[in-house]
Amino acid sequence: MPKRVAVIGAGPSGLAQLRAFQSAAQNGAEIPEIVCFEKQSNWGGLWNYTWRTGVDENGEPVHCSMYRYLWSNGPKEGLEFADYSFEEHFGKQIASYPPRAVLFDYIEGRVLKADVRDWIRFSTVVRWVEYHAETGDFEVTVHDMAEDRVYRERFDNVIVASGHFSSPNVPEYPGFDQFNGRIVHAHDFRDAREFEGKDVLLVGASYSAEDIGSQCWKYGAKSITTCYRSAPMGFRWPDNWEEKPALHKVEGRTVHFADGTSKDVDAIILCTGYRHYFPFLPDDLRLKTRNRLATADLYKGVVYVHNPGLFYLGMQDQWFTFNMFDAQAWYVRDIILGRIQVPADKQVLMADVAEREAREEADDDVKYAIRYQADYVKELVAETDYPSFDIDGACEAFFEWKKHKAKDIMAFRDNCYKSVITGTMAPVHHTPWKDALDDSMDTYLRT
Ligand code: FAD
Ligand code: NA7
Repeated sequence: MPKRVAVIGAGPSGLAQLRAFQSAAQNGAEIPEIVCFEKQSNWGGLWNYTWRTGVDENGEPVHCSMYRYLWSNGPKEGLEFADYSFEEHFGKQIASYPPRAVLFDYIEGRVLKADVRDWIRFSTVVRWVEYHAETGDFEVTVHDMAEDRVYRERFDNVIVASGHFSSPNVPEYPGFDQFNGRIVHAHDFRDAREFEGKDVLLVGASYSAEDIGSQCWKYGAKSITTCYRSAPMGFRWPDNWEEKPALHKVEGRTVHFADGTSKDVDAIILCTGYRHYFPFLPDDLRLKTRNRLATADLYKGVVYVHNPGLFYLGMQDQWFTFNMFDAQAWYVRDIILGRIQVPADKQVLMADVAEREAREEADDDVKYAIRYQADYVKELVAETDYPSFDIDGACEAFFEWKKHKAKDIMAFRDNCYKSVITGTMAPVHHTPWKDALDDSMDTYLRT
């Protein structure tokens, strides 16, 4: 019997896995049967935008956390596929911070070319995974929503690529139940125009607070207030944006902060992050980790130390994204193909995790963190036939990005960087980000 491998999720990580196996097959290798289960009716993961919030057409939690008008929050030069450049896809070099639809098109282009769509069973939710020690394989129970049929299949390996920015972390503050306005988590934020002319409070001080606040500002919110639990974001904000310390309580429409100040607001957006959430995994297979660069319990960041037949992709906090998922997918593929050996001694696997954790914790400098993840990508790329690329060059793009954000948070997306895959410089976009209200692909790609 040929081996069978289940991939859970057809987002960028799961698709990287399909492309990794297809590329081995293209080069003459015998590959296992690959079955990818995807609960949405299309691929792309978070990049597959929907207007829906709450539950989807099947009554399942909506996966999408992305919103209209979302543009890449980092330079595309930091995430470019080494085996499929932006120039190959678009037939020309494009500007450095593409909107969501443009990146979706790019992600899709590579897997259309690889012709792996038939490997995916869409509208199929993974309900449960169980390991059978006596046979050494996994039983996967899924619900085919189109046919309304639940069935089970056996697999030699399972690769979890279900993402970790979908299940919201939703704190409650005193007075929320009495607030006379809308309280929404970033996961359910969709269209910034809803907040035009409004006073908006964003709780949190990371990417979602920064970007959703910027969206609301761009599309005409009256004022933006962000509040932080640990440290302010500290950018030079526009005049109608202020940063406050922690939210203390809410009374009617008035929000009170830890420094004793208060403000009347129309809406509260909780930008308080996400949780790793795997309702389809039992205790012995379920990853329990914080959102960090060195995830708990994953040897080489991908092999589950308590059961090395099970793999996780993309579970790290992310500076690098698509190219890191590729590095991981190629690495996992080569373990499954028997080209890379995982040490049999569990202590060795755990020591690898401990070493990664200690190295992450050694410094809290941002540049250190970017280099740390770059070193991880390098480490994996060196062990497979994934095309090597200038990872240090990608770090340089990230360092520049950081500087550009510090200089002008509302204009950093107007900068451009050099591709580390093709060596060409991105063109300056035809419209500054703050004025580009129409972010359709046609408009964006117009020269
Ligand atoms: P996901 O994209 O989350 O895909 C997981 C897939 O698994 C989904 O298709 C989901 O439907 C499926 N799935 C989940 N559970 C099941 C189940 N039980 N059964 C079957 N299928 C299931 N990265 C960047 O590089 N640039 C950006 O600008 C950027 N912006 C972001 C903005 C937001 C708001 C968020 C939340 C993230 C952003 N990211 C960005 C990071 C993002 O995590 C990655 O780009 C990427 O989407 C992660 O890919 P993934 O495949 O690991 O997970
Ligand atoms: P992050 O990066 O995990 O940040 C979560 C933020 O929420 C962070 O500032 C936290 O503060 C804050 N937080 C968490 N819980 C609370 C409570 N209870 N009260 C107040 N503040 C809280 O999530 P994001 O959504 O910003 O970004 C996730 C991804 O989406 C990212 O990769 C982007 O690409 C887009 P802390 O600093 O821990 O004190």
